Formats: sequence, structure tokens, C-alpha cells
Amino acid sequence: MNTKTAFITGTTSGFGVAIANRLALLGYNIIITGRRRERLDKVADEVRSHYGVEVLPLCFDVRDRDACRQAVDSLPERWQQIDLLINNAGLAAGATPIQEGDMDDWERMIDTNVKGLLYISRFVIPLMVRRKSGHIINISSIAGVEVYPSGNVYCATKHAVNAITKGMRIDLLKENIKVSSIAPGAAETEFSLVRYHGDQDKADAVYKGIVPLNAEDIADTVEFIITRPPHVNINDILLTPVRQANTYLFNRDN
Ligand code: NDP
Ligand code: 8X3
Repeated sequence: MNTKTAFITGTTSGFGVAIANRLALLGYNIIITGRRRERLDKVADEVRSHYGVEVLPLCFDVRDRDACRQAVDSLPERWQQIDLLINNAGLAAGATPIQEGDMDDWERMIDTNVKGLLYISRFVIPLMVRRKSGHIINISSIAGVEVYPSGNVYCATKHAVNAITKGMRIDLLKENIKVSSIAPGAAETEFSLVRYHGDQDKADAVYKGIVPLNAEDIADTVEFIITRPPHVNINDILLTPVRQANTYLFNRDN
């Protein structure tokens, strides 16, 4: 059997960890990335011992263009045959009305969610074009489809991810590269803890009185997308908890 290789960004927490485990279960060798070295190595050890696949951990910040280039350039030959790129690394920083916005938060979101995704894609896609084969899945958000109060810049970054996804699909049409996106609604990971700068009470309130999505739900979605026949491309999947109607309307238990 020809073992496939996946490159997944943001694999120290949340969706990334679940996706890494799922792809390993499906027999992929995986390149995992993130800034937190200790967590990255732990995920690598766990995945190797559970599934017996090869795991290459690369510790870097996707906001650093040279680090992204270096990470991809440093791949040994056999790791350069990337079949699947999952652009997952991302974050929200703060939730404030635009007139009170913290510009450092804005920079973090734009640099990570938009520029980081672009850097990684720019360095990985030529490896796919060379082989006329590959699949890119961008992790967007329901925030890329709708805007909600105080969501301003985070929503803008995810709208940008959707535009980039469409642009990739057009530009890569002749290269036999599939391009998909997943837009989750509220999912309980470290996302809200990061957004609220470590305030656990504020983070918990996001999921209070509902059953949110979890990281396994996103791994299920990835598995569905990548197991379609070669002639089928799943363009976009938007999924929410049953208790969520749009970005701001929830049916919460009191
Ligand atoms: P987590 O906070 O649990 O995980 C985020 C991951 O992104 C971590 O592995 C983190 O690694 C990585 N990351 C963040 N910034 C950087 C950076 N500058 N360089 C490299 N890696 C980085 O959140 P989720 O798993 O929930 O989020 C994953 C993606 O899903 C994000 O793009 C998010 O916007 C999106 N999303 C989340 C939803 C939710 O409700 N949870 C809903 C819709 C979309 P490290 O800190 O080690 O660098
Ligand atoms: C995360 C979902 O609605 O908090 O992308 O923006 S939301």
C-alpha cells in the first residue's frame, strides 16, 4: 500500500490533535506543527505509539514567513510528497466593538489566520503541483460566512480564508488539486480560552447550556471529505451544534 502524507498546522491542541489522530488511524504519515514544543513532542509520541505511523514534528510560528519556508525546505525527500495539507492553525484574540479594538489582537489574528495560512500554502502547494496531485483543506468558520457583534476582525480573517479557498480552487483547477473548507460553529477546544486571554469563566460561558461541537466532530468531517472518490470534491462544509442557528443565536438551557 502506498502510504499517504499529511501536513497539518496547529497540532498542539483542539481540532489539530483530533485530526492528527484520525489521519494516523487512516494510515497517513503526518507532519505536525505548532509553537509549543513540549506538546508537539507529546502528540508525536502518542500518535506513533498508538498507530505505528511516522510522525514529523516541526516547531515554528506560522506568522514567521522565513520559519514557514525553512520548515518546508527542510523536509527530507520522502516527506515532500504531501498528499493532504490541512491549514488549521488559527485563533481569535479578543471580542470587542471595533471602536475599542486592541490593535495587537488584530495583528495576531490577521498574521496567523490569513498570512500564516498563505505562507504555508505558498510553500507546500508547489510540491503538490510538481506531482499534479493533492488536497488542501482550509479550516474556516461560521464566522467566515456571517459577522456577529464584536466579531469584526476575527470574522474578517475567516471571510478572507473563504476567499483564499475559492481562489485556490480556481488557480489549482488544472493541477488536479482538490480544495475544500470546513466552517465549524461553536466547538469546545482551547479556542475561547485563547480568545479571552486565559479567562476561564468567560471561555466556559461560550458553551454554557448547549452541547457544543467537539474536535472529533471536525475530524469526522475531515475523514468524510478525504474519503470521497477521486472525481468528487467537497467544496465547503458548515456544521454547527443543534443548539446553534447562526453566529449569535443559541438555544441555551438556563
Ligand atoms: P485551539 O486553540 O485549541 O488550537 C489552535 C491551534 O493553532 C494550536 O495548536 C496552536 O498551536 C495553533 N496556532 C495558533 N497560533 C499559531 C501560530 N502563530 N503559529 C503556529 N501555530 C499556531 O483552537 P481550535 O482547535 O478550536 O482552532 C483550530 C482552528 O479552528 C482555528 O483556525 C480556529 O479559528 C478554527 N475554528 C475554531 C472554532 C471553535 O469554536 N473552536 C470554530 C470555527 C473555527 P500553538 O499555540 O502551540 O502554536
Ligand atoms: C469560531 C466560531 O462563532 O466563535 O470560529 O466565531 S465563532
